[in-house]
Amino acid sequence: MIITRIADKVTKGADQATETVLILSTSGNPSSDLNGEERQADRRPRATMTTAFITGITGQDGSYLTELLLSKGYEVHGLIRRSSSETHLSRLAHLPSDANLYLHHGDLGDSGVLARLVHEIEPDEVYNLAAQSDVKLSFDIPEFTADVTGTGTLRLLEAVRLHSPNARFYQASSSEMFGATPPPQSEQTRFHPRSPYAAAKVMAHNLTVNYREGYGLFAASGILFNHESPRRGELFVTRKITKAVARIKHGLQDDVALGNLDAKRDWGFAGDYVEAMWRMLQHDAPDDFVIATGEAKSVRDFCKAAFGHVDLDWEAHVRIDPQWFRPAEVDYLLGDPTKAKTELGWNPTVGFLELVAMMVDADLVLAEAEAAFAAVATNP
Ligand code: NAP
Ligand code: F7E
Repeated sequence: MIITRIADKVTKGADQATETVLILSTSGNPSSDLNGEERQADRRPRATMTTAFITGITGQDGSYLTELLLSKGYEVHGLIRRSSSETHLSRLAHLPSDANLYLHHGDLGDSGVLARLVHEIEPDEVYNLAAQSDVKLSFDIPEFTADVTGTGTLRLLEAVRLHSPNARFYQASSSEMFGATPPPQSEQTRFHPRSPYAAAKVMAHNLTVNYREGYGLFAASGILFNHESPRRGELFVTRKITKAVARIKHGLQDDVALGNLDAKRDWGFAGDYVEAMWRMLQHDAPDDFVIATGEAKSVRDFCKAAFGHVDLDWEAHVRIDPQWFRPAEVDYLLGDPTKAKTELGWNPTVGFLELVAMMVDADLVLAEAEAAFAAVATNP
């Protein structure tokens, strides 16, 4: 399977503005792809199709949300960053070549592009999922994190306010905003951010509320607790563990270095959480919702479950390395999702052990392929 990107100049609208439309194809035959103008002509009338604009479409949540919206008949537009490699599109590579999906180059740091895209796409729904989302890294690159995760949200809100004020806006807020405040955490819990990332998310969250109250935008904020999947970035602790478990099982590594094993998180499945995002934008009124399972486990518990899934003793393979500790830790996050359950009818469908098994099993498939490749490489 290959990814083909076809860049075409497409003339749109009365102002004759041009934009580069990138079409993602998973076809093995690039010549079978339609060019940009054909894709434009192919569109169904706007009245019959809801249009969404997603920032962060290449991330874990962006890929699941894209699948969900395409399955509901949406036309989906995504913001992607320029990259020197194609691998950053890998979470979208399985989508069919005729998917109603349009990718546009841009960046949350570039307000002009955001304004132009919101103006041209005229989205019914905007999902702001883009962020520098690595909490530990945010201590190393705090200004960049604040600019993208915090000010980037302001840039997008301004673009929506000025160019598409009737669009419904979703902000990806985070349980990290609660930080040091003891559990359980709900919509009423005060924020006490413990990292530059969390502080930037508080800013973005407050701006979302402010644009709702000040300008009457339909701006909703999902305060999502940790959610994971086989598509989770490999430096987040769950995926780091499940990838290590699979590689240890296949003899590709011996151990894994972790930091604080006592931290507790309320871990759910990303596929369930994007459903909650969509429900928030279908609700009668814009609001803030905590999305969580209501069950917390420690990093140690996750290790036990993941290694136990393949009959390995976690204590024989996990070592502690101080480099993975953070300047300020978030000890205990446990969400109270009562409001989302009551008002949105949302419920998580994947429990903790099922999630761990799903992730380990997916990484076992990758490790098996890696081991087979290594065997061929050493014995050509
Ligand atoms: P992720 O996998 O790290 O994806 C982040 C996305 O943001 C990627 O598509 C990335 O693009 C994009 N991005 C980063 N910097 C950008 C920039 N300057 N301009 C445009 N795009 C940029 O994150 P996720 O787990 O899917 O989470 C989605 C959102 O929910 C994030 O805002 C995150 O902070 C928030 N959140 C996540 C969780 C969770 O547990 N997963 C919980 C609460 C809130 P590249 O692919 O090019 O890097
Ligand atoms: O850490 C501890 C670490 O990096 C979880 C992001 O999606 O969820 C995520 O942020 C816990 C922390 O996620 C390692 O100290 C121990 O206590 O998987 P994480 P996070 O920091 O909770 C929130 C909701 C977001 O919004 C964020 O965008 O695990 N931990 N040892 C470790 N963490 C990592 N990454 N690596 C370790 O080796």
